[in-house]
Amino acid sequence: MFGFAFIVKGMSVTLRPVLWNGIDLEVGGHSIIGHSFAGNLNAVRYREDLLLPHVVPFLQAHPDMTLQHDNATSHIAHYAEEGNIEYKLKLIDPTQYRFEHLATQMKWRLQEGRGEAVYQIGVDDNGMLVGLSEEDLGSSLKTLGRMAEKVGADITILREREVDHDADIPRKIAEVLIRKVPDDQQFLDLRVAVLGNVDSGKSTLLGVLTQGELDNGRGRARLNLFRHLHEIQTGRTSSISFEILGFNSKGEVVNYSESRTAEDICESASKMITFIDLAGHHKYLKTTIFGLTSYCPDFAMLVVSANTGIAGTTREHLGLAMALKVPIFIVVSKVDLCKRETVERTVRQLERILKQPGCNKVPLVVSTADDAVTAAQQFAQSPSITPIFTVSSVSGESLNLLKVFFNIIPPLSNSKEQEELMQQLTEFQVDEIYTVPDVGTVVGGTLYSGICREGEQLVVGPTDSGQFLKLTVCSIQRNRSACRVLRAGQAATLALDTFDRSLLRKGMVMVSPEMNPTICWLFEAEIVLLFHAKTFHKGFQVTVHVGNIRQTATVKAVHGKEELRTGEKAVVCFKFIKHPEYLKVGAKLLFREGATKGIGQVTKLQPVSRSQPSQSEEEDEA
Ligand SMILES: Nc1nc2c(ncn2[C@@H]2O[C@H](COP(=O)(O)OP(=O)(O)OP(=O)(O)O)[C@@H](O)[C@H]2O)c(=O)[nH]1
Ligand SMILES: [Mg+2]
Repeated sequence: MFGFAFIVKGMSVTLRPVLWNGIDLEVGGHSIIGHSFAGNLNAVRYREDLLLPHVVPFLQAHPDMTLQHDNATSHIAHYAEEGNIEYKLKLIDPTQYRFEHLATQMKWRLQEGRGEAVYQIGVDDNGMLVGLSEEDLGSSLKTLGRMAEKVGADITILREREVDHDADIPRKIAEVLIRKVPDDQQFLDLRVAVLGNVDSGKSTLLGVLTQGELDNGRGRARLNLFRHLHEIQTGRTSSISFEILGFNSKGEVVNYSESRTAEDICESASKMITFIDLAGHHKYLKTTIFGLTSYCPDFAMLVVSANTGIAGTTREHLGLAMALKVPIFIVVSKVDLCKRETVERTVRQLERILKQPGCNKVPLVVSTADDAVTAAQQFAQSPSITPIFTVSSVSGESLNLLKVFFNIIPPLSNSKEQEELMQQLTEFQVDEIYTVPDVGTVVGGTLYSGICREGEQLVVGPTDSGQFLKLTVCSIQRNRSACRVLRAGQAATLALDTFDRSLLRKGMVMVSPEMNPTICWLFEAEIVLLFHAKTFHKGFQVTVHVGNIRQTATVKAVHGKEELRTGEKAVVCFKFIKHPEYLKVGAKLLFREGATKGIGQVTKLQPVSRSQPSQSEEEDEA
C-alpha cells in the first residue's frame, strides 16, 4: 500500500489534503480521492494512477489552487523501481560485499538518468520519510561519497530538510545529485528553445545567464548575442542563435564570465545547456517555428514580461510548443519594473491559461531553492507540470533559482529510447550551411539517429531531382570544440571539405549509404485546422514545416470534404512545389499561410523511386 500527499496553495494549512491508502478526503465539499492503492508505488504508477487521473483533474477543477510540492508530510510521492531516483534509508558502514552492490546499483541509476541520478537519504523503500540523526546522515553521506568515487561520479547535496519537527532529536533527510559524464561523452547535454513575445527579455536573460553580467534595462546584456548588424540597430532578434550555459560537476555555473572562451566552458562543464534564442516578433514566426521543429529541443522556456503579461505572440508560442509536445516552463521577466501585485496578476493570468482544458497543465510557482529542486524533479516526471519562475535580469532577482533548476533538470527521453535511436542507421538533419575560410563547406544540424564519426561516408539529399550525393565527414565540432563521435540527439557542425555548397540546402538529410530513404513530392497528413479566415480547400497553398523541412505545398485533396473550417479535422493530400523531401510517417507537421494555421501528422507517403527521374510540378501539371 502506498500513500500520497500534496499541498494545495490557497488552502488553510489545516486543510491540506493528504491522500492516503484509500481514505476519502473532503476539502470544501469535494472528495479528492476515493481509491485504494495496493502494492508499491513506482514512478509509472505515480503518474498513471495518481497524478494524471486524480491530482491533475482536481487542480483543473480548482483553478485557484496550485500544486506546490509533496514533501511536507511523512511521505513522498514516488518510489521508483525504474528511473534515476534511488531511496536509501541509511548507508552506514556497509560490508565490502554490500558496498560493491551499492556501487553497481549507482552505476545503473546513472545509466537510467543518462549520467545523472538522485539519491534520497533517510527515506525507506516505500518512500516513507523516516529521517536520520545528524550523525547517521553524516556517515551515510560519507558512504555515498565513497560510492560515487568508486564509479567516478561527483556528488552535490541538493537539499537537506528536517522531518517530524516535534521529535526531541531532529531527524533529517538529504537529497543528493550524482553526476557522471558517460565515458564516451564530453558532457551531458540539454537543448532549451527560448520563446516569448517581442521585447519580453529573452535575449537579455540569456545574455545575463551566459555572460554572468546583469543588464542595465536598456539592452546591454543582449548586445553580446546579436549576430547581424540590423539586429544591433533594431534590438530585435531575427535569426536563431545558440547560447551555452555550463555546469561543472559541483553544480556551479560555468559561463563566459572570468573571460572564459567557449572551449574553456566545454572543457570544464559536465553539463551543458544550449539555449536556442528565437525571435518574438510575428514577422519572424517562420524562423521561430523552424527553430522549434528542427533543433529537437528537450524543453521550451516561455519568457513573459511581468508588466505586459500574456501579450502579442505569447499565446501563439505556447500553442506551438504544445502542438509539438515540447514540455514548457515559464519565466516571468522584468519583475524589477513593476509592483508585487502586478507580478502576481501576471502569474495568475498564466495559471489560468495553463489550467484551461486545451492546455491541461499544472502550474507550479517556484519561489525558493527548495521549490526549484522539486520543480525540476516533478517536471521530469510529468511534462504537464509547468514551473513558473519570476525573475529580473536587471536586479538579478531569483536568477539563482533558475540556475538550480537548470543544473538538475534531466533530459526527458530515457536511456532506452536513446539507446534504440543510437542503434539505428545514421541520419543527420541539415539545418544550416556555411562556408568557413580554410575549412570549406560546413553544415550545422542535429544527429537524429545513429552515430557519426570523423571520416564517415554518408549520402546527402534529396537534391531537386531526388538524388542523394556521396560525401565524407572530415571533422565534427560541438559548441566550437572538436568532437570525434557524435551521438543521436546531439547538435553539431560537420566540415565537408570541398563539397560544393551550392548542392546543399536546409532541410536535407545526410544518411548512411545503406539507408534507402523514402522521398516524396506527395504525402498525406491528418490535420486539424487551428485557424482559418475563410475556408481551406483544394488548390490552397501553405508553408509546411516538418522537422527541419520548410517548403510551400499545394493542397491536392481534402479527403471526404469539400472544404475545411476552423477546428475541423481531415486527411489532406499535400504536394511540395519545389523539390521532393525526405519524410517519415508519424512525423509532426505544422503549416501556415497568413492567418491560416494547422497542425497534424504525416500518415502516408507516396514515394518516388530514386532510379526513376522524379517528376517536377510542371511535368505533373502538363
Ligand atoms: N528592467 C528590466 N528590463 C529588462 C529586463 N529584461 C530585459 N529588459 C529590457 O527589455 C528590452 C528587450 O529585451 P530583449 O532581451 O531584447 O527582448 P527579446 O525577448 O529578446 O526580444 P526579441 O528578440 O525581439 O523577440 C531590453 O531593452 C532589455 O534591456 C529586466 O529583467 N528588467
Ligand atoms: Mg531577442
